[in-house]
Amino acid sequence: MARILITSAIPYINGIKHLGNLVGSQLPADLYARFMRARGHDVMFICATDEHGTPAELAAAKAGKPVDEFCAEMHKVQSGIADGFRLSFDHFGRSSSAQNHALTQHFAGRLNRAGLIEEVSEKQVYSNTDGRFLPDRYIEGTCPNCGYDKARGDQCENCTKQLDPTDLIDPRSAISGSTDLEVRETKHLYLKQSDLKDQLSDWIDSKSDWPILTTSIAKKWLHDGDGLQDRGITRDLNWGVPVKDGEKDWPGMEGKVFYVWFDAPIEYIAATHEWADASGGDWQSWWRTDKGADTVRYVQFMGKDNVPFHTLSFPATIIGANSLNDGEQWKLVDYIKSFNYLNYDGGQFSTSQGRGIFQDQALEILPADYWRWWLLSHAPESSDSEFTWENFQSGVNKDLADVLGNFVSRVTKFCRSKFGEAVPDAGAFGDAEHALITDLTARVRAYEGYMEAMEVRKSAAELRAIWVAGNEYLQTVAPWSTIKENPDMAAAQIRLALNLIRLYAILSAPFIPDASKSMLASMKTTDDAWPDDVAASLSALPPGHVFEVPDVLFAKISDEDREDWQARFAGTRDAAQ
Ligand code: B3M
Ligand code: ZN
Repeated sequence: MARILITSAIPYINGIKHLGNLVGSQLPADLYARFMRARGHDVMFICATDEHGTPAELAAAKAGKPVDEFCAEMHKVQSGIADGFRLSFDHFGRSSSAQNHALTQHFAGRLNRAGLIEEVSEKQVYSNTDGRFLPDRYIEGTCPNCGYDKARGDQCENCTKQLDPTDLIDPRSAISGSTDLEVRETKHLYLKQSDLKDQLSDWIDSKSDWPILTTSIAKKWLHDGDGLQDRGITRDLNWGVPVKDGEKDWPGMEGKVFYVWFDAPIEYIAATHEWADASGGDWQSWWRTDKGADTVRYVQFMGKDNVPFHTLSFPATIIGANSLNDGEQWKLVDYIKSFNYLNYDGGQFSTSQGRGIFQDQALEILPADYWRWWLLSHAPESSDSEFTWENFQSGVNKDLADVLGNFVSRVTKFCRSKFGEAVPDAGAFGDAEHALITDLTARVRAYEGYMEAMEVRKSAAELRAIWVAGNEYLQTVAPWSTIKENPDMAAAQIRLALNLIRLYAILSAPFIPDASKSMLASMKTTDDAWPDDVAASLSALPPGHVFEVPDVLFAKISDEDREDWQARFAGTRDAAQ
């Protein structure tokens, strides 16, 4: 049994996320967590809400609520949606937790003692009208790169260029719209990432098994242009983790907070601490290599836009904190699985523009399994992928309704009408049955290999092939014909097919957990042991074992439904920040 630590990128608190966010991190992380648990491993699966930074403050202001209240409410909403999609987190934390405050300050203190923090006087935009500095998204203006007039201080959404607030042309406050702005000196802490460049570079080079998408982004940031720059890790904001050196005040840093991207990845650790405080578990054994975490395999899931922060910035925090060599050693990530973007019907999903299907809306129209199957089987792995309603309809109808659902329904109904609601005991397996078992054994081993390698699409394709193999077997041996000449043989065929339903339930659970539960319930079994021996697993339900015919597992999506949804989601919903 291995110990596997899994984190998904933590979604911003500022609004309900769209399906692109789901398929880019949380959903594949859940797939992997469920698979690894099913294989008997000890899994710690962590996610949280990312509650600091300008996105949170601006969204709270827009909602007319104090930011702490807004975050508490939105955390509940996001947590409910995560449950709705059956995301099986061991803990869904909050980056505003006391544990994260303490750990973030602790890491800053260690970096300071390691000589990796520098105080820098820099120029920031100050709004006279608002009486405050305007970092990141608090300022808007025209992009110097593409001319887009709603570019934000941290990035232009139109051309994706990373910006500094002082780069903007015709800047204005995002709070008041005021243009009464001036540039003022303010002091900030910088993490001297450049001192760690060689170590980071060697570390990335040692990861030859990582996806190219991950390493190519990391290398681009390490080696292109100015290379790895020192990075401001504090901001002139009220909401966030107050700047402290461990538990001590940091002279000159009063009233400032850490930058959201400094504390957000530390929340992976803090959320495990939150989990431990709630459950009595041992969080350090997952994160401190000097306290047992040396045997942990740590895997991260995220969209490609988050890769630079996880391949360089967060590792810089960890490597820097470990460089004190006082015995306190924190775990670095072992594998980073990253994803491209999912597009929506010929354009991009966009939270800020309210374009596409949002997670709450998706669950209102169909249960989780429909979305989980389609999204995972179309995961944007090697390139961006696209959601269209036609694709969605055909994927669901073919794979889930025609192949899997139909198999379960035909087999159980046929058995009920000819043999009753119990596994028939007559007859013996012949060539066709042995051939199917041999074929399935090879396919199950291939499926395990793809799942272990986090090859999401290939895993889905192999699972589909496993379902198809059962359907083809049934079609070929045709128990409804066999029964007329040779009822014993038909009984053996149906005995195998009923056992296939159980096998399918177990193999499919990481993708479609609810349907898997229904299948096991209708087979009246709680034995969900992984089929290490496929042949043995296909006789787990013995002759005489009772079952019941389940309700329809998957309803087909009609053309009317599709057209209706297409029209309903063609426009935009209220834009979040
Ligand atoms: N909240 C960005 C995002 O939601 C950011 C990820 C943080 S991961 C530590 O995509
Ligand atoms: Zn631009």
